Amino acid sequence: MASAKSPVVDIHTHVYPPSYIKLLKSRSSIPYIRSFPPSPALRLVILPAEDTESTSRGRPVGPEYYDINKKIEFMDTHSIDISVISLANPWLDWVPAAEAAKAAGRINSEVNEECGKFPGRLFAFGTLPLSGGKDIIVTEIARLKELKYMRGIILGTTGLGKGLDDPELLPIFQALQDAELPIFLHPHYGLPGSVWGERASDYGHVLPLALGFPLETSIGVTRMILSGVFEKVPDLQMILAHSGGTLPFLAGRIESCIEHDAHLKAEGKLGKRRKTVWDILKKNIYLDAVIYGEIGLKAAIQASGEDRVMFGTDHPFFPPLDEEGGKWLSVETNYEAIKSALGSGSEEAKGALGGNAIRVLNLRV
Ligand code: 5CU
Repeated sequence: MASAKSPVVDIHTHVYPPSYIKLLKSRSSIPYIRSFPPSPALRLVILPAEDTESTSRGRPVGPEYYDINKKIEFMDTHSIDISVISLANPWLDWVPAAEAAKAAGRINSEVNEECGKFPGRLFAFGTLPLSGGKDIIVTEIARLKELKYMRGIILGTTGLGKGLDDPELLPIFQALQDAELPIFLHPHYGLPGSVWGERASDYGHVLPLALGFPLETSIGVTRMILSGVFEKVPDLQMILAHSGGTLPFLAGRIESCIEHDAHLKAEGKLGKRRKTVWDILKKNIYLDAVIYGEIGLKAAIQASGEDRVMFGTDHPFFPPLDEEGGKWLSVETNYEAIKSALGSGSEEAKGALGGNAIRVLNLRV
């Protein structure tokens, strides 16, 4: 365990609670879990790009995906004091409308109860019943606010099916702002398979995960910015996965394209009330530090501020390929990036490792 003076908090760490695993095992289209004979081993297939006949069809799925004791073991191995767990992608996006309210209620309560087994060590981001419609979603937001360990919600980029610039999402963003529940924005769908070319399956999961995920997040947030969400719901708070995808790096270019767009000018969208991408990065956006490198992390810190960056691991994804047990390279790489970017033991590094998350998410029982 890290010292009580500078706790380490992992804000990007997933679970599939047992009832969600049961649902996945009952399905045969993504997302699903099954074995591929002759191997009896179960595989989790979730990404649109990975449902192909190849060795990259899904990934092995063991108790680290659903057993909360394994999460605690992982935390202890990596000196993590507190984790803010979230349902992993693709959440409840695929659940039929009539089942959404019940599924979200059951899964959010189950995750909240798992947190209660380790008071002070586990908090959570809840999941919204997106297919259920506005009233059901807003009702679940109000319920989440009352659950002891919930500190926000995790959201993908499709929203109600039309993306995050959909005006029908505004009442939901408003409800989240009013409840002071931040959105942890996380990718899942990537980019259309055609961009990866004919040999995509030769490259395992690299293209969709390394590029598809971050670009999806960048596009989702940029569409929110362009549609004026952050002027209409001015105190909406978002935590962007993977250090904002490419947003910190591209913010200047996005801002310049906005300023030079004749259509936006003609529509009266370039007035004084407009919040720039830089304003939004500093006022509405927090970034996780799941970027695996000093240069990317420095861009995130410069874009949003060192007090807005938060350590994460992406557990149980990216385990070491060979050895079992011990420390994970993916986690150590994120620790190293924070040390290199902010200085080992500095106040800023302590903030990124845990202090910022404790302050922003009120991680006290
Ligand atoms: O390895 C992967 O596919 C993933 C995923 O699906 N979701 C995630 O959060 N990280 C890695």
